Amino acid sequence: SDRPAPSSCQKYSFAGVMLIATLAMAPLTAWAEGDAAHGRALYDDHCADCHMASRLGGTGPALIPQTLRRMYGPKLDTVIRDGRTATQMPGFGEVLSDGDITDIAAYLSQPLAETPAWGMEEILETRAFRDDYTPAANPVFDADPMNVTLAVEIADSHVSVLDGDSFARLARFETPFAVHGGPKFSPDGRLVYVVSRDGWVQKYDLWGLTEMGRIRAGLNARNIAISKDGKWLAVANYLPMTLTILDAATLRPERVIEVRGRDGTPSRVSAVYQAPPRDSFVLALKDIPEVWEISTSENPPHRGWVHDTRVEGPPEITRKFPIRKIAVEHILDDFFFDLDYEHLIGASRETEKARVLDLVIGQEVAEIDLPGMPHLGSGITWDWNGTRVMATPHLKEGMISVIDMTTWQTVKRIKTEGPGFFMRSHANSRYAWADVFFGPNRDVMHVIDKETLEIVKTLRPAPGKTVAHTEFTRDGRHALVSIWEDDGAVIVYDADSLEEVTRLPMKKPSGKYNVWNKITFAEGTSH
Ligand code: DHE
Repeated sequence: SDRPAPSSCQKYSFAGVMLIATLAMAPLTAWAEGDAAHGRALYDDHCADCHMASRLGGTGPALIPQTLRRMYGPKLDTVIRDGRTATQMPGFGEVLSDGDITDIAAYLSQPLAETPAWGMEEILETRAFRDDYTPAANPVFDADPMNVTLAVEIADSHVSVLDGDSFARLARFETPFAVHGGPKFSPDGRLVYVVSRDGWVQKYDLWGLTEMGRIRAGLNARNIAISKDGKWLAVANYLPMTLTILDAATLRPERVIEVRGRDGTPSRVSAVYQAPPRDSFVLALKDIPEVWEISTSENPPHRGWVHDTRVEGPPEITRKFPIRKIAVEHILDDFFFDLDYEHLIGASRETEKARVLDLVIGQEVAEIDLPGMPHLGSGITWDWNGTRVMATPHLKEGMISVIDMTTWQTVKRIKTEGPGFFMRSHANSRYAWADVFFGPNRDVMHVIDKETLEIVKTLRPAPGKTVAHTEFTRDGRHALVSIWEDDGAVIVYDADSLEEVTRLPMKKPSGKYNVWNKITFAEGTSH
């Protein structure tokens, strides 16, 4: 196995235990009725061995609303009753009555009575790392290492490592349960970091095709970012309300920043992004009208930046990672950045508008009319008609908004066959790809001409099956699209003729990530 030796923290281990591999479910309200107190007693008897009495996860994933309500699929009571094939989750239908199962589901739908401490010590305890392992000096494969493309397969928690030229599978490694968001590559593209919704961060040597280790940086995490120099990883957490900074080399925790607004209100961190030209992390905050920037520079700025007063030690420690707290009018989550990271576009769920924040001056400078819950995180930009435009799908409306980034006016709303999730393009391609993710037409992928802003082709490669998320190869000649099903596939298209080249069987492939496109922050990809 290419996994590191288990440590004493095996109880939270990555062990290949895919317990409740798809503890996916309908919205909480659908299963919240029931006697939660009775459910708790049953939970302690039947579930706590694997998921822990704390519900924070052991060999099985965490069973807390923060995690459960973000996952879709079969209802929780169905999973408890029938179990999950291809996982270690057994069915309890023979042992428990339907009423018992409803009671357990009711208990699991309740938030934890107290937020458990998850600071430096607790995080460090979970660290399982091959300290004696040196990343490979050269790739152990012949493929172009800069064109390697990862496909995250969420049905059985694996990542396929693909040769971006031949599409051969170089490796397939196991990940923690429920990976979400894009894996982040080291600036040289040799290492990759993956994060799961349960807060596990995994480090993998792409040239050596070997896992280096894991650590649980949060109890419920959103995503990760890597600093410009590749030294630091930032993990955005919902539970607890912190940003964890890890040393990327060793995965040891370096700092746990408690997130509180200027008036003391605690906040979840919706997401963290790297802003390369600014040498900083930018944080989207779920509960307070502030945007935070955390400097990762060796010579951090001073004026207007504050230090985490809980950190003690010499100045080289206390002055590290200064924070700039920018007040905004409304809570903004889900960010998009222009290519030089001067402007941040944030969605305000209260107003159905997006706000444009100038990061240099630290002020909001414009408002964009964006109803229908835009998914700015997967927006992309390109040059059009002598200006630069950005395009974003909407989670609640079947349209793509195209916005002029000079005037911040909408230049076109492209009608699609349903609400979409992801968009992608490439500088060498004349097309932008946009999926339909919700509704009866979620088997559709639209191809949009970036010049005419018209849909030129609507692909339906697997009728009735969800088709989503596109990634390009390094040269932009091929587009990889997911058939987002347990027994799904990645379809490789010729990005020019739009003809299918090959189909690679995969277990619910979600995102794909090309090393070169990611480390160069290429136009057309997510950041
Ligand atoms: Fe995601 C990226 C937020 C639900 C699959 N998603 C992101 C990012 C954010 C985000 C902020 C960018 C982070 C990054 O890549 O570093 N996602 C949210 C939500 O707020 C939302 C709507 C609900 C939630 O609370 O989580 C949500 N996301 C989902 C899903 O249900 C998806 C479809 C399935 C899943 O795996 O959970 C999903 N999100 C993804 C993927 C990416 C992503 C595959 C990376 C896309 C990329 O190309 O970079």
